[in-house]
Amino acid sequence: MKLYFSPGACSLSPHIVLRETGAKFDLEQVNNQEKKTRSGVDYWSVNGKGQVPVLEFDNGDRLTEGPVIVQWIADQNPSAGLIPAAGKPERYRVQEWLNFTTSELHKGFAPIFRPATPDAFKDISRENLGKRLEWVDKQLAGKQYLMGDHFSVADGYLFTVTNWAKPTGVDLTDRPNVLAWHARVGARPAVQEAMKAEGLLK
Ligand SMILES: N[C@@H](CCC(=O)N[C@@H](CS)C(=O)NCC(=O)O)C(=O)O
Repeated sequence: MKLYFSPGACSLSPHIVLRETGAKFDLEQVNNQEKKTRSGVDYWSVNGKGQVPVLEFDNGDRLTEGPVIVQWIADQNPSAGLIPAAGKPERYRVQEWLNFTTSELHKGFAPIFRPATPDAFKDISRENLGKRLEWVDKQLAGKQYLMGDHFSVADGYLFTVTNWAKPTGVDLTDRPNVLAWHARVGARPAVQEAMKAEGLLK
């Protein structure tokens, strides 16, 4: 398997999950501006959407869309306990978090990173994200992880996305539960390894 990633981008989420499962995989870095992989391949030929993450299987098939990739990885490695089995009520809670993270948070941060986005739009995005994260903060009260005591793929994705709060100026100082949870997830050995491999930590 090969994961196409860009340092610190949303591809960190499946990267964390791969390391949490102990799966064997290769990494291929993508320059998202030039749409070239480090080995010189035109990235449009890998993913016609031009986005990371992509998980490439040994038979050449490719899977895109981070929230789907993490479920696939977790389902192949049930003993890692990163996702409840399909059909169990808790599975849909994890999917509820993945969907919330992708639609309400991930895509809310994206325009703030783009230099061409007007400042007024960036401010509205920060305000919207602030409200969503206030709600997340309430959900995390008294919990170790989003699903309670156990880390799940939803934590890896939300961690990845909330890493963007600092560089985009989204204020988390009044979100103590989010900050404590973020530190807890960030201290996990697999998360540290993934961040080191992407050059985000020394
Ligand atoms: N719906 C996709 C979105 C992926 C996405 O937004 N990737 C960003 C990095 S976080 C990207 O590659 N952006 C480059 C571009 O759109 O040109 C998913 O959830 O996997």
